[in-house]
Amino acid sequence: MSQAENSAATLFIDGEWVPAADGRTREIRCPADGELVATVAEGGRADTERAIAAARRAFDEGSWATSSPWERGDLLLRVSDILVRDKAEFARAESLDTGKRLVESEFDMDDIAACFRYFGKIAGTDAGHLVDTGSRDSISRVQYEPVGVCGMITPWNYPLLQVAWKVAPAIAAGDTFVLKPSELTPSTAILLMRALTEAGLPAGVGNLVLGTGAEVGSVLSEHPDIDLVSFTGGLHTGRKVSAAAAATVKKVALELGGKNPNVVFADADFETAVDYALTAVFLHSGQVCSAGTRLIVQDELHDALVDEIVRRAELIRLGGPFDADAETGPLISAAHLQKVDDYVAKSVAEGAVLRTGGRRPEGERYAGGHYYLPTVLDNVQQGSYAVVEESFGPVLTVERFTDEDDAVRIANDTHYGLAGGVFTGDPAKAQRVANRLRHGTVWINDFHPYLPQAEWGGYKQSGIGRELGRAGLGEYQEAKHVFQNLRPGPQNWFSGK
Ligand code: TXE
Repeated sequence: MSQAENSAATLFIDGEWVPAADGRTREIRCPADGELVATVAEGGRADTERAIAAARRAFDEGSWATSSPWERGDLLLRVSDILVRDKAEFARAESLDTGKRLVESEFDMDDIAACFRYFGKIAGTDAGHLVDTGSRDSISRVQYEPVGVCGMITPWNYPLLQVAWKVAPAIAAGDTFVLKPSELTPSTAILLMRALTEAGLPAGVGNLVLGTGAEVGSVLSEHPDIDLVSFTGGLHTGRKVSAAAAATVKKVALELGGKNPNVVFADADFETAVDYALTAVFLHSGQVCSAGTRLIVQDELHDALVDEIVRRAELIRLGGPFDADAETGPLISAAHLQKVDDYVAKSVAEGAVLRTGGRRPEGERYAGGHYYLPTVLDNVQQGSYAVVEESFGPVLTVERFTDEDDAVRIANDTHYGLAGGVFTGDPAKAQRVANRLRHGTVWINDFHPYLPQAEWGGYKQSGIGRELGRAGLGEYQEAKHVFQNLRPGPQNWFSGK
């Protein structure tokens, strides 16, 4: 059955578009206004098991795992070209599912095409190496081989980018996979499977099962025929995935978000620090795993910096994907909006000072969407709920420090360790602090840039394994990415007007 014949035939299993075995469907609604975007298949255990069987067969019996890495690389380059060609269609679908501004989805599409191109180019460039045995009568070599069948579970905040970071390296390596995107944002995963087919991915190698974590994700996490489960999402779900995977000692890759510190020293360029503090936390309304949600500011700068951040935060314009003047969008769902609001209420009850926000915006324009005002909570204490828990919303908390040691101690006082920023006019201090932060990526006088060729992953409970880049000494080393902006200045993502 073609997808056109049945709009709910949106599972892709063994090279065929099919509806869910039990015929269930789900409505996808735009978070900006509640409009119906699509009706897709809602898969369950039976669909997932069929998809796993197809991926297993394609790996064990097909020619994929032993195909030439150059061919797989070429396929990825073709996918990249298709993504460039169909950028407008992909970006629109991503914005309708997530509610994010179209321009942000367009940026994401550029990153996604670049990701496929990057892995297309490195496929086959590292065949392993010879090891000197010390004898002419023996040879010894290390070679890289695919892991096998991968279960991939992805979230809703950057739907296709998160998928790309898993699918592209898996194809480069010669793995087969079953992908389960977030049930809230499936549209671009469907488009990607079409692009993979057009680019020549053999049947069974890539499979798509839509549905919930409880029904589909749990099967991918526990099924004995899955060799690696790669998950990006919340810490609590990540723990469940990890526990389910333990029964069959699967390889596990986890990216679980963070409570990312943004350390601002008194000697930082003021305008730059204000501007990046806003972008760090309010980009995509805080629904970013590496969002700079913890502003950690040196005592003497505190009042001026926080006053200016509050002033600018109140100028940020909210709106839907196609509102020309919008600077950021809604939260993903009513449930998530409630979670963010509860987080703020609980933080205030614990003593945080609400400087701005802390509620939904007023007005007809926002009535149908899940909007929440940019929020600043001052005077939060180490160890408090506000500092320990992720809100994943547009909420900045403010802590203060006295000196360099104090800043590092506070910034590292979290069970997460994904990313962090340091703002200072002293380059040596910047490097010292970056070296001491227990976070996987550290930006100096910048926030958010990532590079496909650099490592991405979390220390501590932010994750297991690294995405992008190339792992160093395997499990026994962390690989920190330190990025320094050598010409810092405001980028004015939020116009301040
Ligand atoms: O994510 P979930 P939710 C954080 C953020 C957010 C919190 C919860 O703090 O508030 O997580 O968000 C699938 N077995 N991040 O509930 O549940 C689910 O269907 C297997 C950080 O929306 O982690 C989806 O595909 N899979 C984050 C994926 O897990 C399960 C991005 C992520 O959903 C499952 C998003 C189960 N038992 C949220 N339950 C980041 N690191 O960027 C759910 N899923």
